[in-house]
Amino acid sequence: MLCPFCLAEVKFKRQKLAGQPASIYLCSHCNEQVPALYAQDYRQYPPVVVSAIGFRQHGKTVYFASLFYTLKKLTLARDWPEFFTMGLNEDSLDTVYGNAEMLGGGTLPDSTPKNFPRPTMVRAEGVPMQPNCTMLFFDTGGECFEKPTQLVQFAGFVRRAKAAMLLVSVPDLEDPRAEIQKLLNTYVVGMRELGGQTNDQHLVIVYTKADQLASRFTGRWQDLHSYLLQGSVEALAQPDGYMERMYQVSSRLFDFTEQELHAHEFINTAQAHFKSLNFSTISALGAGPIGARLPVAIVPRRILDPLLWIMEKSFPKKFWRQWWGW
Ligand SMILES: Nc1nc2c(ncn2[C@@H]2O[C@H](COP(=O)(O)OP(=O)(O)OP(=O)(O)O)[C@@H](O)[C@H]2O)c(=O)[nH]1
Ligand SMILES: [Mg+2]
Ligand SMILES: [Zn+2]
Repeated sequence: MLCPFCLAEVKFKRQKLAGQPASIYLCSHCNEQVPALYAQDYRQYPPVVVSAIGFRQHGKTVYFASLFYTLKKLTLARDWPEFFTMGLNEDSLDTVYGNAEMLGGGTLPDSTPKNFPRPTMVRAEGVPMQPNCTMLFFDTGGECFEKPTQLVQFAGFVRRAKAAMLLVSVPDLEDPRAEIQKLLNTYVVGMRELGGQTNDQHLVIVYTKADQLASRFTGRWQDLHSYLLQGSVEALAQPDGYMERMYQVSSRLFDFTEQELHAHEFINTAQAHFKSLNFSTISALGAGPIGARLPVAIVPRRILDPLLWIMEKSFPKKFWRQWWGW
């Protein structure tokens, strides 16, 4: 079983502590206490590592916060029969509810410190097109992705992801072509140093802050703008055909990356080093903040797409049968 803290494949030890009503589960490698819900229900809710990889201030933490906000505040459970999410330990509950409240109250999270993060563990059941699972969200400071040595030291969790998620804010890059390539290059070097193989991973590129990027989705890219505008979470209330649409959008963003960002080298590198390459674009907030505050309530756009990509790529196809009608 995968320890959610050190990410080693281990057997959990059961230990009965004096004065405790039930035995607890400990990782035999790092000795951290693993939530009972995680250990006992491991097979029904297998872990999925969701790792946010990207430069400082490119929107990693706000993206996760916006996801938690959406999962908690919006009425998804009304449209999706059987749907729920739940935090698996106290830290995870604090993060999910704390971040949802922060965004709801109009404030934004601080820049994330550089350290090996603890996961936010969220059980997800009944999400359309997804098997039940435990999502392990990892988020550290963007500095960790600037140099391979930093990545190895602070972001070793990336090795366990079946699909790597790179978050890139194009409007924040002076030279997107060179900088995206550098991020990918750093990642590939770091992964190999960690003993991992990117060729065993899928790659999902997420263009963040789409509300700003949308000024480039004009002319022949207008369809991408329309996709975003229609992309409130309610669009997922009817999941039929949603994945097919995501594939189409991914292919359009591939073209955009080539023809508008001229990032040919990046695309070639990604194709040579990963099992697959897909794109999505999101706006976690829906509009730019003024300083550290949000002027209006957030209107997230297409923020479930990257998660759906991670699921699609993390599980064998048999899980998908029910949605594709095979
Ligand atoms: N316009 C717009 N701005 C956003 C959006 N998401 C994030 N931002 C802005 O980007 C800033 C940085 O976002 P974070 O999520 O904290 O960035 P990060 O990648 O976690 O940064 P580090 O923790 O420093 O690595 C936020 O404070 C917002 O001002 C978005 O969807 N739209
Ligand atoms: Mg952050
Ligand atoms: Zn461990």
